[in-house]
This record gives sequence, C-alpha cells and structure tokens, in this order.
Amino acid sequence: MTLAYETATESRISDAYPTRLRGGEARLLDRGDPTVWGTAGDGPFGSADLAAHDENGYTIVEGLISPAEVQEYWAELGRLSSDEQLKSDERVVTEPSSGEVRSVFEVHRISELIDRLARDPRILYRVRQLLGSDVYLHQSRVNYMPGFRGNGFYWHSDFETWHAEDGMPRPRAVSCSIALTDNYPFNGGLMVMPGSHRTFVQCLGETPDEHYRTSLQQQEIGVPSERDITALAAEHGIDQFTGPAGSALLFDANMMHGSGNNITPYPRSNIFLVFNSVENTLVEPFAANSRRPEFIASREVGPLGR
Ligand code: 6CS
Ligand code: FE
Repeated sequence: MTLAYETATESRISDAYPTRLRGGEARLLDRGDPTVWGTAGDGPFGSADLAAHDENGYTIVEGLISPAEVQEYWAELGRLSSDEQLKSDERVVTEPSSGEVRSVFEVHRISELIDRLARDPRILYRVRQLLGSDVYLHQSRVNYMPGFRGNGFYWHSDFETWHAEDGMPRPRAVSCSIALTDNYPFNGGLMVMPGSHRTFVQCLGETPDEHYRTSLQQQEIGVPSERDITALAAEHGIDQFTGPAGSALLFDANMMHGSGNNITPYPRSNIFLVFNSVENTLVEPFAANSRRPEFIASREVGPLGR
C-alpha cells in the first residue's frame, strides 16, 4: 500500500498508524503505545485511578470547577458568541444549518479567562501525570452545541485526524472536556467506547486539500466504517458522559467518540482543551498534502505552566 502524500514520503520517522488509505482494506491495528505514561507518585491520581484510565481510556472528574466558575465561563462563552467582530474570524465555526456559532478555536488566545484555565493545576497536574511529561496545548475550542439545532459529531478518533492531518506521531495526548451546562443523555452528551483507545481504526479515503474547512462542520473523511464501529461497539459498549456542569471528562486522544444532535431546549456547551506531550510534537502530516492552520494544531510547544 503506497501513500499518496508527498509529505508522508518526506516524514523522516516511520508511520506507526497508517490511515486515509487510497484503497484496499481498512484494518484495526493494535495501539503500540501506552495509555498512561506517568505513575501514582507523579500527581493527583492514585494507582487505582491510573489503572482505570488505562483500562477505559477516560476519567471523569466530578466538580472540577465550582458552580461560581461555571457561571463565569458561561458568561465568557456568551461574550464570545455575541462578539460580532469575532464572527468573521476564521477561528469561528458555525452550524451549517442555522449559522449559529458551533465552535471557537484557539480560544485560549482569545479569552484570558480560558487561557488561565488551561494552566490551572487542577487540570495541568492530572494531564502531566497521564502523559508522563510536560505538556503544551495542541488545540483549544469551545463547543456551543446550542439547543434545538445543535449538530453532533459522528464517530471518530481525534488522534486519527491529528496524526493524518497535523503530523502527531503517537497518541500521547489527552483531551479535557469541561461541561459548562448540565450534560443529559438527551442533549447531545458525548458518547465514548471504553477501551476503544487501544485499537487504531484505519480510515479509507484520501484527505482533501483544506479539509478542515468542511470537516469541522461535518466530518466525512477520517471516519471509520460502519463495520468497524459495529465491531468496536460490540466489544466495548458505549458509555455516555453525563453529569452536572463543572464536571470534566479527560479522554485519550485515540478514544472512539461521537455525539448526537441536540433538539432539546438545553444547550450542551463545553470547553475543550487538548494537551500533547512535549515529547510528541508535530512533524509533517502523515496523510495530508499540507499542514492545518496553527489555530487548529498549535506548533508552539513551550511546556505549559513552566
Ligand atoms: O479535527 C479536529 O481537530 C477536531 N475535530 C473533532 C471532531 N474532534 C477533535 C477536534 O476538535
Ligand atoms: Fe473529537
């Protein structure tokens, strides 16, 4: 199987996770990398917590931020979504159907409040422990998932995209999704397949140029086949991240996840911070002809909080 991308042949390191195949059969590959790189002595998680994260690929931290803080961030999201000038910024992604704000990327550079949150020890010490190293922000965004017309995200592995399109070598990254509204089963709550992070699901289909211009609204390329989703669901089941505002979900970069549409009156808004190990910095994309913009995939790798 030959890759069709110039950058792939230039990438000086071997590709442990080939994907976006031009043809042939997409396979389920065993994850060669650990899930937890740190130890119980490195941070707030005890050995049982780390074992559970290793097994499931995710950890829920109830009440990570207080109700008062939730109000503060909720007001900040309102300020961002009503900033007329920001609406024309390329970092703002709107809902295809309603034109409402769907996400704001690189939000830590737009909001000082969220920049401070990304450096908060309650998050930083946990992700450093899971990744066993210093970390930097690969990506930050806020997702509004508005009521009535909020579109979900089809099943996918974030790492598959970050590997193919951003050049992330290994799945040594953790996402932190902080709920700013109550997450119910019925308002588009994030669904994960516990344990699926140990399988890398190859995807068929070459990455179109400037794919992010469509994929952030509706991802068509880089999504697994129904056959593979069925197999993973049969093996792992599906958990749903529900819980009160202020809870946080820390999940592995290669976790299979998705969310349904939200037709209820209740928005499902969150702050989404992606921490990458400073030992896993981006190279050239493994399966795309050019890099994505830095507001989606940062290449500023100074260790956060140092
Ligand atoms: O392409 C990305 O980087 C983004 N897309 C999705 C659906 N989840 C991860 C990430 O925010
Ligand atoms: Fe995702």
